[in-house]
Amino acid sequence: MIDHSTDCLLVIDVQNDFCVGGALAVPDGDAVVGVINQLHGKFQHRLLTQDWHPAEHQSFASSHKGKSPMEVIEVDYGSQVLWPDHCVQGSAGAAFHPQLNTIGAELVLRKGFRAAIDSYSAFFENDKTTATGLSGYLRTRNFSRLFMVGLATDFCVAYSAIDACSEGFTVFLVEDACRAIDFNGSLQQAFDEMDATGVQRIESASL
Ligand code: VGL
Ligand code: ZN
Repeated sequence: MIDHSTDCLLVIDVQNDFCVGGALAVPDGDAVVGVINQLHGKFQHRLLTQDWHPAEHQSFASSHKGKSPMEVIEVDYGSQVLWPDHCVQGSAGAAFHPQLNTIGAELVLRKGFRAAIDSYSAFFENDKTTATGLSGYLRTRNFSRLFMVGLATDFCVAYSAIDACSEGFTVFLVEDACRAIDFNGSLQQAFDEMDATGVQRIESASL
C-alpha cells in the first residue's frame, strides 16, 4: 500500500500546547502520538509541521483588547478565530510532544510566523495567497501522495489536506491518527469540505 517513491507522511502540529495540559489542548490529543509513531516506522519519508507564532500574534485573543478566546473577528483576509496564546516561538508549548518520534523527519516546516497572518494550512497561510513553499518542495522531491495525521483534524489538518488536494496531490486523512477541537460544528464542516475536495479518509490499520 505504501510506495516509498511517491508517499510521504505529513505530521501536523503534534506539539505540547495542543496536548493535555497545553494552552490550546485538543481533547484526547495525546492519543495520536502512539499511532503516529507506528506509522513513522512504515513510511520512509516523514515531514513535520510546527505551529510557530511570535508573541502578540494576531490570532491571539490577548492581542485584542476586550476579546476572549474562541471569539471570531474580521481581519484583512476575512474571519479569524481568536485563540488562547499558544505555540509561541521557542516556548515549551511550541515544542513537539516529548514522545513523538521526530528523528526520521526530513523536513520541519514552521508556519504562522507572520504576526499579521495566521496559517492553519501547511501550504497557504490564512489569506489563501501567501505560500509556505511546501508544494514546491514536495513536487521537487516527486512526492505525489500525502498521508495526513496530527492535530487538529478540523483546523490545521483539514486546511492542509484541502490545500494539498487543490495543489494536485492525492491526499489521505488517517482518521485515527488525528483528533479535533470540534468547536461550533467545525469537525462536521471540515469532513464535509474534505469529502467535497476529494480527501480520502482511511484508518491506520489499512497501512
Ligand atoms: C491550530 C488553531 C490555532 C491547529 C493551530 O494546529 O489545528 N489550531 N493554531
Ligand atoms: Zn496557531
